[in-house]
Amino acid sequence: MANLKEQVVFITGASSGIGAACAHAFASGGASLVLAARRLDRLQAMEADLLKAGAGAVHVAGLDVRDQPAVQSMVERLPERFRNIDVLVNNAGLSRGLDKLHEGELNDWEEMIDTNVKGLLYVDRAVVPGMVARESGMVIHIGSIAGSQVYPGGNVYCATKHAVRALSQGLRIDLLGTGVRVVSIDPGLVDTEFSQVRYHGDTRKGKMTYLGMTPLEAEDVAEAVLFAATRPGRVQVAEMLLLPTDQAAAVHVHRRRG
Ligand code: NDP
Ligand code: 8X3
Repeated sequence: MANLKEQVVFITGASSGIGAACAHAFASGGASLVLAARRLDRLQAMEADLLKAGAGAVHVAGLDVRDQPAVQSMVERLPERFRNIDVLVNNAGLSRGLDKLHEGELNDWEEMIDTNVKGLLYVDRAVVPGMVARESGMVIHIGSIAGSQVYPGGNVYCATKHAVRALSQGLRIDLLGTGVRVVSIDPGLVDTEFSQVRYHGDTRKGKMTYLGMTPLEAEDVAEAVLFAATRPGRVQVAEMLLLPTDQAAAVHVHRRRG
């Protein structure tokens, strides 16, 4: 098992949900953390807890992954001790709306495509060359069941996650022989701020997503990420679909009544 104490782990979208849970999981293993998200105040508020949990060191950065020059410059200007990134958890992402495609909001489409596809690419492009030069590293994309299945109103979000799946597969081929591994962790329903964001802050609608069923918790996904990140160098967890017991497919969810 890889020793996380010697590793630098860069997590995008670390201010909430799966990204924040990954930060805590890697901190417990003693890794040094680079955490990015737009809400810098939240990252700063996490810092002391992460150090207490065992993180070797923590560097936080306010970053919008849609801003390519900002992504590049953040990675290039990392303090010396964080510069050699061993594990990238490329997690920042969101859904907006569940409109039928022919009734969709263009702003929602732009935001999802710019964040989930272009933002993920900008981060990979900034980080992976260093891994290739060092002949080691791991890129972990947080995909989704929406990367292999579609559901009503999921159109553009599902398209972005299908793109993430293609990018994971393509990157794995491009990196063959470099020693850099590519992992896709693909969850089903996870109880985070994701559904609130999908409904533009409507918490009541957001909670309805999980009505009568038990979703995954962010920590469940973080454990899968940690598992992938700690395999021996010969092992590449290419894809992992992680579902709640109450979910069999994107649209097949068991809900209890009453
Ligand atoms: P949350 O809304 O809880 O977290 C999303 C994170 O992404 C936040 O930290 C947010 O930080 C960050 N983020 C969003 N946009 C940007 C941006 N432009 N630049 C930088 N950071 C950004 O949702 P989850 O934890 O659930 O989502 C994490 C990932 O998991 C996403 O890629 C999502 O698609 C995927 N996923 C989620 C599932 C679920 O059911 N919850 C299931 C399958 C996959 P901030 O707002 O501070 O910038
Ligand atoms: C998030 C899971 O089913 O809402 O990717 O698309 S789902």
